Amino acid sequence: MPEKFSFALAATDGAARTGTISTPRGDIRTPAFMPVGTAATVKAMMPESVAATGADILLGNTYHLMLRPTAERIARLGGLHDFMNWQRPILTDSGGFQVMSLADLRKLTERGVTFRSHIDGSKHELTPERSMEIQRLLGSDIVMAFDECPALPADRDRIAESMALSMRWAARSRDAFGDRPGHALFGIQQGGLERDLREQSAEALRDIEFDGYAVGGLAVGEGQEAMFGVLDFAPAMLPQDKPRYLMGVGKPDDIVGAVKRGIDMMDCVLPSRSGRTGQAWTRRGQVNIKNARHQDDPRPLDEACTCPTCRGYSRAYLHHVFRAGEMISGMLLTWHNLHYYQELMSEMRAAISEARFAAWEASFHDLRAEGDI
Ligand code: PRF
Ligand code: ZN
Repeated sequence: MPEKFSFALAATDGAARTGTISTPRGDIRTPAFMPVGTAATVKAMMPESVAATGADILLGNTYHLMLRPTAERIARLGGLHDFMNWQRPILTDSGGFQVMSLADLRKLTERGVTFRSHIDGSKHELTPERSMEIQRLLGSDIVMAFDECPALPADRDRIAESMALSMRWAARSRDAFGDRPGHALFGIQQGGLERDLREQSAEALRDIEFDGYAVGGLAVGEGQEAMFGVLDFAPAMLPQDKPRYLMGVGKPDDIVGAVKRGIDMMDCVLPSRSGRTGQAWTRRGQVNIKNARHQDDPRPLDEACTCPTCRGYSRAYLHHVFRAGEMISGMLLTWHNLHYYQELMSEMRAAISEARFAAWEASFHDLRAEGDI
């Protein structure tokens, strides 16, 4: 295993890229999809099952883990990898975004943000320095800078001010992170949908110098067309020799569109969360397993899928266990969804390395039907 964190591009096809991020905990094949393990678990999945779906890296959350069971406790127990029994790389988000969407009584200042826990109402503070400390205590391999992400729509002044604050926090994050061989720090571009603000943000981040760069502030209600509009210019503003991570995206067609525009990494709760609410994602579209029309259907979710769910279980069974509220329902659908997402990434990596991404993308769209299949 390498001592250091590095990124090597293997091939490009248009703006799309494929390559490998090397870390002391293993390689990450890009474009990569990171399943979300917010509370030190990918819900309904054993870590070895998550690995079996093809995931090289998981995402964890500063916000949730600082509140419960606390970063200090995880550090005493040997760090997040040992605590949750996942030895491959972990990327942790820095907490600000989750404070804004989940916490109560938030107060934002130049120094950071104070808030009350959504779990027990206890009072906490997150600053760039504290976020770096928490992510170090967790033992995160890829640490995210502490930023603020305004909800869209927001007026231009609000977005500009927030972006400038995030860039000052990015510099403080860099200073507080220090020099930690084998661990990476990623900066986060903000600036809403405005091209000039995105450029100012990218310039500030490039000056600070990070090991990778995230596009933040998207998938916050602007819609796919607007998001793709920003992705038509934002990735090119970031260094071409460093990984580019689109935060919190998305549906399969969002992911394909992002990869096409030069994104290397993504994360989303969608495959795991929708698995627990009876929603499956397949090559041919979405399956709502709650629907009564599945109750006598002996076919798997997807005839062509090689996951354990599709190999062993009918739609009729999946419908039954969902309706009966059995725990295996969430387990089977989550496994299938994560497997499908990883298949998608693997197909895109192959298509990019063989310079046939456009043809692959056309067949991806051709196969898909609207609505429940
Ligand atoms: N910043 C951080 N985490 C995030 C986002 C962001 O802008 C988003 C936006 N989609 C998701 N998660 N730190
Ligand atoms: Zn399957």
